[in-house]
Amino acid sequence: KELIDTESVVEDEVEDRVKEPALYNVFLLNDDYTPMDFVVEVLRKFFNKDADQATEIMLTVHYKGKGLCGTFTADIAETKVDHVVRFAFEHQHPLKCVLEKA
Ligand code: NFA
Repeated sequence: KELIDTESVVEDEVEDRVKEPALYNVFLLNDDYTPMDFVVEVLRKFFNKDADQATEIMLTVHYKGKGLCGTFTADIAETKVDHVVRFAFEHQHPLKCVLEKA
């Protein structure tokens, strides 16, 4: 008969209840073609940035290669990336958006 390690089971249940969910950073990546205005629009539309914040992040991406748009749980981070990539594709811009475990 199979033995059950009840202590581990209880630890797993406690962990499931109290552990913070893993977080993911979502970044935009630079390219030579996407218009600056479009990147600002993306930051305002999908990451709720105001005009100044959006411009600052866009310029960070433009000059440094990547910029942090926000930090989210897995499901939300994946959905943001998906929406941004689709929106860019629909407008025929090569803008890239990626996530990275925080
Ligand atoms: N590098 C792009 C340009 O000069 C602007 C850009 C910024 C693209 C941020 C992607 C991300 N038009």
